[in-house]
Amino acid sequence: MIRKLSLFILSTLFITAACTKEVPVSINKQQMAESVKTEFLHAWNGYKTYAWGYDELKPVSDTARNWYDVSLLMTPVDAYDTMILMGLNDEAEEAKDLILSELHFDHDMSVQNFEIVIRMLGGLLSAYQMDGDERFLELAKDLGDRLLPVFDSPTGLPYVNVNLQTGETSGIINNPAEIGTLILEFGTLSGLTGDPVYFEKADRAMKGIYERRSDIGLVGETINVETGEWVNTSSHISGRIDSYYEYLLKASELFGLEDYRMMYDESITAVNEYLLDETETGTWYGRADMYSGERTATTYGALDAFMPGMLVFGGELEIAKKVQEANYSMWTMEGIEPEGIDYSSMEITSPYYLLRPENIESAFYLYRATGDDRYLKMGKTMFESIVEYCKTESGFAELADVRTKEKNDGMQSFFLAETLKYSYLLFADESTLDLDTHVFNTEAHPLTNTWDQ
Ligand code: DMJ
Repeated sequence: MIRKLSLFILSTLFITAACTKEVPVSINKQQMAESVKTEFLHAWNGYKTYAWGYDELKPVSDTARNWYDVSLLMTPVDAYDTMILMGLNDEAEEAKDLILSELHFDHDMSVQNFEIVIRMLGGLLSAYQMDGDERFLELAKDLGDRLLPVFDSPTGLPYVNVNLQTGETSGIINNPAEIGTLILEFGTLSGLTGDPVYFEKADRAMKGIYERRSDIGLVGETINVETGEWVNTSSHISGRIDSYYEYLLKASELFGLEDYRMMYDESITAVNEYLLDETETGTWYGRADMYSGERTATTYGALDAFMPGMLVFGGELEIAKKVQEANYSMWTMEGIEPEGIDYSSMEITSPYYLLRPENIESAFYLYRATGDDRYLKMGKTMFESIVEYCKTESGFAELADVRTKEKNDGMQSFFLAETLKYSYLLFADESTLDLDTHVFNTEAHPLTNTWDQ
């Protein structure tokens, strides 16, 4: 009884908190789009001044960092199509010059396949489709060829890492997100080069996960790619699984594949049956065992916040709206969202903020689908809190703790690829990016089916 009462008070407080954060005035979309562009330029100029040629800016120390021994120009490759969409032609030109003069992949260096695919391969393919310069496609093909050995496991499920020069692989425990978030990029590469091998490998991997779902239709968190056995049977929509669902749906759209739509529908039915959780604090997705369907945890977080956006895309608007309200309450509880919470108590379980895009991405899809100003207001609040708490002299910094707003010295490339792109597109004219002809990869690189028409 006491627990029920305190949960009621808690949820009332959250609803009130969310409501009091509302912006009472109507939003000038054009002005907001300009503000996003200005902040993008702030981040890009910081990269140019302190990190030119490196992977990422360190926005507190005004230094730079690379992911591996040699820079792969993560920030310019990830940011390029955002510049084009924002009409920042000079900046796009300088990023293009840097990429085409400096980037190559002939390095004796082991890289994480998933991250390189979604950021680099996705970025190069969208750059090619937007700009038309064949050299982007040549880079993408060279990269794709170097990544292919990752699929050479007994099951066809990819290893985690692959050496770009030797093809040596490592990491036998992988997860559905890293295995199933390859089909848009490899499929597009097949479409553009006419070589089916990329699509075939990614398709086999994707179906390898789907076919290993449990009898109740759920997948687990980690799997051994050599035996095909699940290692961790926790099922959820968070990191390690999230974009597997996203790519089932988006591949069906981009490539017109009916079997992918069927796999998505069946999977999402199970997810909604066993993971969706309507509680006093809102509508969330929790965790359950993939075999029994029994609830194992009530944790949710910044990564899970992509779900409403995907549900809109998949046609489930009503659930999407409810979950986005929960997303927004997570964002506003400390003025900016933490990485993880326990939604049964609304306690923070992971206090950091990595400049992640998912919550704003969902507001963007909901606004496009409904035209409801509520999502503009959400986006405005979220964007402005990033500027308020994360901005530094040279860029935007991750937060170590959303309660204290203490900063960390990192600015992930997805901040320019995704967070600022979705923020911009939320306010910009719809014609800036047509969702009927484009599908975003999970790093927000727009891809379009240009080879079939
Ligand atoms: C991005 O690299 C991608 O959106 C990925 O799917 C999840 N993590 C980050 C952003 O949070």
